[in-house]
Amino acid sequence: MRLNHLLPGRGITILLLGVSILAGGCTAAAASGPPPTTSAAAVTETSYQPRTRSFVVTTMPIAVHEMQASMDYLQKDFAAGGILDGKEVYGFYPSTLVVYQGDTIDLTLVNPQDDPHTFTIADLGVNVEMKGQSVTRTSFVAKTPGIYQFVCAESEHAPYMWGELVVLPDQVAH
Ligand SMILES: [Cu+2]
Repeated sequence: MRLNHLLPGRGITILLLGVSILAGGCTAAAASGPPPTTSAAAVTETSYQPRTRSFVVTTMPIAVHEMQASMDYLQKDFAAGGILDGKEVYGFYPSTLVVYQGDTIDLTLVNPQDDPHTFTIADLGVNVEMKGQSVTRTSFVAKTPGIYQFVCAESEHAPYMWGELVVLPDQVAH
């Protein structure tokens, strides 16, 4: 009602469009008619075309040994018994990657530091070595929806260096 008031004459058009979309959806569902066990695959084919999504992910120093010269409080942190004893804090930038199920993730991994890192997603079998001062590319397909943690597997950088890959179900894709 309020929409009609704001947009005189357009309410019916919008209503008809809605009915048309609903009718189309019903027709498509009736035509494909897959059994429940394969309906997810059918939806993938008909409602969303997976694409390649490219990301540049750069490793960033946050609290590392080299910073002690300019931030003297870090000397206490890195000293024996300090809260960063035996550790350094690095991050991935960006630290959250979002794709749809079925997408190919094309990653360019940039490591400007001289420390080596890895880009590791244990649940997906991804483990990319990032040598010091290097650029590495990799790609893989996000087959299953979920939230996957990626980490640097260097023990000196755990548990600080991590991020998340969010794989959305393709049913919600537009
Ligand atoms: Cu690392």
